Amino acid sequence: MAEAIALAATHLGQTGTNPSVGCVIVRDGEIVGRGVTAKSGRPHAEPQALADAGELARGATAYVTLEPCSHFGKTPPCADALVAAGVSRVVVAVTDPDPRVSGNGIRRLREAGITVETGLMEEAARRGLAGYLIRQTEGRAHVTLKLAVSKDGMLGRRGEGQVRITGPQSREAVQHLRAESDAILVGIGTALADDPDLTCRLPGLEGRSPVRLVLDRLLLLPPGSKLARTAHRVPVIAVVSTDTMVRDEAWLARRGALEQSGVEILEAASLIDLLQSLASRGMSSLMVEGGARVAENFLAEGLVDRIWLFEGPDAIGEAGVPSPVTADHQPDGFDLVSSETIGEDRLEILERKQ
Ligand code: AOF
Ligand code: ZN
Repeated sequence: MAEAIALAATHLGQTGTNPSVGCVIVRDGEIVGRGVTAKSGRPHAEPQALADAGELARGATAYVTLEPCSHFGKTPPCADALVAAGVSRVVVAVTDPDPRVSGNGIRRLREAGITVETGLMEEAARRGLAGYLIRQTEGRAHVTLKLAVSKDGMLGRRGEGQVRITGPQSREAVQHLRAESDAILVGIGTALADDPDLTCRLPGLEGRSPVRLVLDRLLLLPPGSKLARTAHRVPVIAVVSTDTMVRDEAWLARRGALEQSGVEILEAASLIDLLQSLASRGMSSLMVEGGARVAENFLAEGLVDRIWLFEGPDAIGEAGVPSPVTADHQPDGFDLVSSETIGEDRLEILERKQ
């Protein structure tokens, strides 16, 4: 199952609305077939692992991170493919909340005489499926809050643009996290101060940039900003609040100019409404990158599922902008799930308690 989970991780963020699932076929203690949900979502993992195993699948055990599907969707049911291949045992990590599947896949396998076990390495498998599971069960996108804090718990220095807090290895890890996310969000303050482009620039990840969102009720994003200038290449959405009162002529003119550059304007009544809109467009995972106010708002509304907290080696001191989360001040309701050294920095990952 660990191998199946590792396989699933290789396509995380690249399978569209479909979860990235891993499948491994084992015979006499040896792996004879491997499959992962194809980029764009189909074919599913199981038929690929079965094809890889060929005749060796007969009498073998299949390890799958998600319950095999039982519905005729864009491809035939994976449960049927496992039955037809003569697999004798299927081990599933997580049952599928998709109402078309939800227990039916397992039932179908059992009815065909296959031994089915569930729950093996469930926690680890759930981590990779987190976006998909939240979208299916709560109808909203999953939120990862990424924070980079100085030794003294600051996010940056007031009035200054981007301040280097973490080293190159941490920044590389952030690029990978972006590549796994469907969308990325900053507040207009960060967009104006840093003029970020929020894309993935690492070799091999260039085509995997998430949709870029700016919380910008007054539409202050300049059409000349990096975000607006690149909106035709990687989508940019300016999020305005439904109750924005200031819709004067100047506001309408700014909206027109942004739309001209290819920026989409999206109305949302609240943060949860925004997360639901993302989910209804098939986006399962949102990475929130700053700044402090935006992070505080997501935390205050209980909409953060996971926190990636990077801590750099230097202090910022005077005029620092305090982070709502630091190594010494972790919010209630979260568990620390890992803590590692990355170059000169520390990365702590916290997850919302189940
Ligand atoms: C599997 N193996 O590798 C994946 C599964 O649109 P469709 O027809 O591809 O169906 C999408 C659903 O298939 C999705 O909601 C989830 O229930 C399941 N994904 N199932 O057996 C896989 N990716
Ligand atoms: Zn399937």
